[in-house]
Amino acid sequence: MGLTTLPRTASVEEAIAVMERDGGVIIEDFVDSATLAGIKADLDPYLEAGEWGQDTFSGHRTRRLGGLYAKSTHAAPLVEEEHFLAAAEHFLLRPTKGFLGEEPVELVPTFQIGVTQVIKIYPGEGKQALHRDDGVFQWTHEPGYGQARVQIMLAVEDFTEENGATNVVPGSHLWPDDRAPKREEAVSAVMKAGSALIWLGGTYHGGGENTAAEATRTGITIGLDLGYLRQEENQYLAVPLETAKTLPLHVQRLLGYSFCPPTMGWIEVDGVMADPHIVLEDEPVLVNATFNA
Ligand SMILES: O=C(O)CCC(=O)C(=O)O
Ligand SMILES: [Fe+2]
Repeated sequence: MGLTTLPRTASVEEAIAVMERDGGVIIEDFVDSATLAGIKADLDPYLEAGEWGQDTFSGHRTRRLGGLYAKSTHAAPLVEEEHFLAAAEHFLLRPTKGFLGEEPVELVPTFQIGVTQVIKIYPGEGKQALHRDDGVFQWTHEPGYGQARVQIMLAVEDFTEENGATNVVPGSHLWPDDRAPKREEAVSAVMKAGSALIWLGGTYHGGGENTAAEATRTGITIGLDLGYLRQEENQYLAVPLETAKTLPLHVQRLLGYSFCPPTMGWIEVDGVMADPHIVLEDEPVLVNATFNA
């Protein structure tokens, strides 16, 4: 079974249904060509000056960059695309129930950007070991446990079988922790530049082998993760505060200048446990980030 590719016009329900079944889906034309060209122009100088990976997992013929929102002013639309956001809402915003005293309380988490990475695979790179990206959270996959991450791999260049398109094991998001992925179970996320694979943190995948003579394979991955988990890539350090101040509000919020109910992420301002977005504001508005807010 291969991966399903849907046009950008497909409904979010259809995309989510495919993801429920396969653990991933490809959305064509995820970004428009002007956005893609802008991102590419922003990143190319960094990639040209970039270093090779220092270990097999990172890839000795692969270059990686982090801090996407510090390096590109064109990346905001990546976290606006409706299928991506709807999938994050669907898989991550699962309410939990508890009590405050005898009062029943239902809490819904948020999601945040937990990682941004540009990955350029050059000819000669081998296959990356298949893995689950939610392994960074030491996540478990027992029935009912849910997902910690919904992520994209945006094709900045065409992804082909030859140049190292991401290998994905369809359906593996449903596997228990003790089932190992096999190479022959993986399929390639072949897609045109501008399309994106949306997949779950629990889905086994890995970078493909680049057997092409010359073609490189550049992709951008962004993880939307549960708002109460630690960010894999530290966005507060990766994006200077002065740069964060210039970003659109929804990107600021996703980078962690927000709080996850009930109180996750507060900073103290005037004795109040406050929403940390205040540090970006010229005219600070104090918003309480506590249980009773
Ligand atoms: O480059 C790719 O296609 C996937 C890379 C990946 O999964 C990773 O580095 O975690
Ligand atoms: Fe990965």
